[in-house]
Amino acid sequence: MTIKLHCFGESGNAYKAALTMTLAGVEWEPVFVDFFHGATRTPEFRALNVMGEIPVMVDGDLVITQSAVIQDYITSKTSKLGGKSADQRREVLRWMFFDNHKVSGVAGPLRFNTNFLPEEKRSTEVNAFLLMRLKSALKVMDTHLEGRDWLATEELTIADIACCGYLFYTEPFGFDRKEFPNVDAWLDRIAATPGWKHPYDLMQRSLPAA
Ligand SMILES: N[C@@H](CCC(=O)N[C@@H](CS)C(=O)NCC(=O)O)C(=O)O
Repeated sequence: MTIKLHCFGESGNAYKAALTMTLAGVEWEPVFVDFFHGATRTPEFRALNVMGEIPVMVDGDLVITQSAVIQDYITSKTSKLGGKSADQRREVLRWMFFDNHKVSGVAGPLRFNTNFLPEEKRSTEVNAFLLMRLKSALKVMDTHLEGRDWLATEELTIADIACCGYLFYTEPFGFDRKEFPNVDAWLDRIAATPGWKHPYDLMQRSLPAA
């Protein structure tokens, strides 16, 4: 049965799930959610996900939310992209938690505030704080990637896919790949993986391209 992913193109969190399924070779299809026009605020959507968040994955009767849990589900289903031993799996989880808290958990709101929030609601101070936090997390990744190809194991895993969730978007939010050469090279490696696609080639946008 084809897995359905409730998603929209601007969502780096949805991208993590979409790219994981794509690279694991799972049959899936997007269900477009018009996020910027209130589609996640409806009672119907809240019944699907009480957290009111994208992404939501539906596999038959099974509904899973939280991108990391969806990614984990796909590795269990396919035995791909999740690490080969218990030690590797813990290392994968370590970087996924780091991503959710310090990388995507900051890059997502920063990118939203910088590009999609109405201008009168934007706060220079808040965005400066978020950018400082993001750069410090990227510096951690850059240091860790010195002499390594991938974050958690000797192969691409869902940890890499989580941490890159927001880093292929070109809308400006203060992230400059050239400031982090090891991250830059790692993003090139991810993009060179057979089957890789940019978020906007996997999922429909909720807003027109600027
Ligand atoms: N930790 C969650 C974050 C999901 C998330 O924040 N999704 C955004 C779209 S990218 C959203 O739906 N936000 C709505 C809200 O925060 O109310 C995940 O990884 O799935």
